[in-house]
Amino acid sequence: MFTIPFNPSQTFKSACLTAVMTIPGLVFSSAASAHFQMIYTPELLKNRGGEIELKMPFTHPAANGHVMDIATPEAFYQVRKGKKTDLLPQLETSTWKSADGEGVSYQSKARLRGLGDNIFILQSAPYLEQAEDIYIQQFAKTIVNVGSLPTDWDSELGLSAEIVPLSKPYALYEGGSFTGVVKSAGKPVPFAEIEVEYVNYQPEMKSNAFSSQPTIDPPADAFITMTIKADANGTFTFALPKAGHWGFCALGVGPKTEHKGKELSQDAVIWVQAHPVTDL
Ligand SMILES: [Cu+2]
Repeated sequence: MFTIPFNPSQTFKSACLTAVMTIPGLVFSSAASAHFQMIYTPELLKNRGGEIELKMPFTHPAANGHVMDIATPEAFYQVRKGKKTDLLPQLETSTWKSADGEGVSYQSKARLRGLGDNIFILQSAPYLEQAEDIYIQQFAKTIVNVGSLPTDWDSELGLSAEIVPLSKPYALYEGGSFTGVVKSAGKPVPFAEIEVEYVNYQPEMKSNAFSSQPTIDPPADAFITMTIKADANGTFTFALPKAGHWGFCALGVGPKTEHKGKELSQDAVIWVQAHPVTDL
């Protein structure tokens, strides 16, 4: 009898499908997880400081996918010149729209004072992914630089789950590469599984929505959520083929593996921006 090899751990995820392969009698997701906590602002490298706006939906950015209704983050703060500023009190609850519908999102204004790096960290509240029956908690990091002066970008913050950049996430060329180390409470995670997504639908700051038109045409489902592995030292490199924002999510790397009697995946997320190479 003809049988199709099927991995039983690849469970059906109805709520969060990014791509579905159909074989007669069998439907399963080709995406492992593909959830990304965003901390988005259009420009990660600014000429001068001032106020910026951050949009923070928990979504599937490469697919204009589901926006998950997630509870208030456990922590949200800014690190500048080693000093931490709590931004949780000024966090606003809003919504975010995608092709899949609308969900709860968070947003905040933040002030960039003087030159240097500003690291923004959002530690999400565990989210119950019903289709997988697991909790997901993400430690997301976005670094916004002012004036090209490097200060804090390579700092390790000792998060439960963290991607420590070895390349400046805001000073990358289209076609260049990004390198980072996946860490679990300060320790490298050998062969960590990392999902990579391109923000293919431009976030619209005024309407709190993804644009309806994609920027690129992924040649196959495998390019929507790309999966790579870190090496034996927890380090990974990814070449960025297109200008724009890219997210990296190391799955289940944090030390806590259980929440309210269910499996917990503590993921590390980092956002980077590739800039176009322009001729004179
Ligand atoms: Cu989802």
